[in-house]
Amino acid sequence: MKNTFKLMVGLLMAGIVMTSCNNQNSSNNKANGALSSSAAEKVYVAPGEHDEYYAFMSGGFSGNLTVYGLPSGRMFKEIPVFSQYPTNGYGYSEETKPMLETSFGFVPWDDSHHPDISQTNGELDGRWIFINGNNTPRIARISLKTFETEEIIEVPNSAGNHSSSFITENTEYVVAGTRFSVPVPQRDMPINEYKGNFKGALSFISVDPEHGHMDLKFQILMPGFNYDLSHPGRGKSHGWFFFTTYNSEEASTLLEVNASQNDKDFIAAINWKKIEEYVNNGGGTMMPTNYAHNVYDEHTHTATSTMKKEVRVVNPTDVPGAVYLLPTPKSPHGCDVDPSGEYIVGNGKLSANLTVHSFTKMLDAIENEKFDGDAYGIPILNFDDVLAGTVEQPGLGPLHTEFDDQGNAYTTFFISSEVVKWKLGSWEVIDRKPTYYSVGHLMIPGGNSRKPFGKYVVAMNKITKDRYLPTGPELEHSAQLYDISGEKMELLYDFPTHGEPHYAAAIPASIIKDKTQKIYKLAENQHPRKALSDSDAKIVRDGKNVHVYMTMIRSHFSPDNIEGIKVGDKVFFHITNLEQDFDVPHGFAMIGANNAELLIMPGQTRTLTWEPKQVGVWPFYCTDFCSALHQEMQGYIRVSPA
Ligand code: CUK
Ligand code: CUA
Repeated sequence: MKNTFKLMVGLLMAGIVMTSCNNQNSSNNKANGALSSSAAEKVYVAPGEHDEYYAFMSGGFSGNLTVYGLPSGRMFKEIPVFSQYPTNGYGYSEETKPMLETSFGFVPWDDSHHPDISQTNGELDGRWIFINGNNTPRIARISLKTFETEEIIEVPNSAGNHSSSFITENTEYVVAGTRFSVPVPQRDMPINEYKGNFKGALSFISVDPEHGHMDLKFQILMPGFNYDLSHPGRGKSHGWFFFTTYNSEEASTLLEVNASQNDKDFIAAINWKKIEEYVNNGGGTMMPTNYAHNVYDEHTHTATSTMKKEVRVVNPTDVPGAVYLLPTPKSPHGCDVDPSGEYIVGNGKLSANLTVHSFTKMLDAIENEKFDGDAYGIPILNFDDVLAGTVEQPGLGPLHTEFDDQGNAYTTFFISSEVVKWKLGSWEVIDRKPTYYSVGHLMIPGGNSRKPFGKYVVAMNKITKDRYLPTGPELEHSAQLYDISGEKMELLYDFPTHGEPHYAAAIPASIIKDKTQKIYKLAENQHPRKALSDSDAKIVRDGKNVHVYMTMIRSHFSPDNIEGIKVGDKVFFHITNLEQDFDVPHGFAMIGANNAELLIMPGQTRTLTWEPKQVGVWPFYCTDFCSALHQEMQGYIRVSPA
């Protein structure tokens, strides 16, 4: 076992990837060639037919969220979240720029990792989807009615927001953790004084059940480990949240020797209900800090950014019985709770076995106060006291586990590049299938809830290589769809994903498709600079600022000839799309405007700012082919000397 461990460390460090050639993959392997016609039938969605599931894939370094259909693998949409998006002007228009404000200023990019769909009673309710920004710690809430980002909250005292954005079973909280512990509060200090001085903030952000508004309710200031994935308890363990940690040595430099010195790191078990009660009774202290809270108003179609000035922090040792550490071998990454809430799977990246903890045994050990020491005052439970079982030697480099509706678990193995199906309770391996190549996360529709839908698993692979026609040095990442309705998994299909999908979430289309918004009603438009008819169209000068109140409808702009503008002015085009038909946006582009275009939905108002630099007569036009007279949808602006 020691040798296996060394081998894995070596492979991880060398970045070597073993593909399907290892002898554990004994099952039939025709995935490199043609698949059976039944596989083709299973993914074929005839023209005009609809897919059965929406799948939301994180966009990784694109900072966004992409929407796919399953089983077809067709991409429907990219929803801009943390990144400016020229396609529709998100992050460029005056209405959406505030969404990307942070305490560091305007940050029009991030690295998005883990989407999670809102739940009621542990079941997907299809109201919102949350996703984290990993780099400049943020959490976003996206409406599944409009498929627009409605809210972004920054997470202070954190760096590398990797534990989020997982939610509790009634969407009471969306949770964040810090991959990098940092000085809290941030200050100038020697890096090698990390140990004992750096803190790991775990953040609990409450979600208003009616409108979804987020509020950073409290942060728990944990020891300076690295906090990785997290998952909520559910069912019997509702009220708890579990976080994997690594670097329990609290080393400031993570060369493998350093970080994996300890045989076991921890899963931190947090009784958030207990801490919530403590906080509701005035517990914790308010710490000064800055973080942005950006909210998009659906009536004005406008975002506002507010800078918050303090956060409530809780020292875990002040709340006895709220925080415990469960020893878990070898740098656990994924932390996955099964649908019943009994089993907590720790996927030790460098461990030969998969460790599964028992929630019931954990409570027993706590009740009997059977502790194995403490870390900074936080009780450590005894490994054997909380162990439910071990999956022996299932593969190399386990990362993440997801669950079906039949009591099975599916774990990804990065190094041996496979998905392994095993049984909860008996811990027996049932099946394994290779992935192409080196899988990270996997996703089963509803697999992160009390009621998984089963049917499919999607593997999200880190390496694409020969799966598609070469496109220069970089290929899009590859997802693979498996049918899991039988005893054995069947690989059905490959499809490319955009950016690097870390996690994904899928939901039956039937839950949301009839609730999606088709148009914005003009009568409900409360934008302060809307123009609801051609007679509202006007040009208003206010010093150097010129406000153009403009309308657009097939197939003209009003006004379409604008004069009286001077070099040095700042022109604000406030444009209202008067259409009231589904899927008739108009675009707006102004020559020389360096802030992209606008794509304006029916009934919506958007503002583009333009600072004319050159004298002349300059055209603008609609960028979205909207009718036979699309090319007639144009206008001119006359710019005179200052
Ligand atoms: S992950 Cu973020 S490093 Cu395993 Cu969720 Cu890919
Ligand atoms: Cu409006 Cu093209």
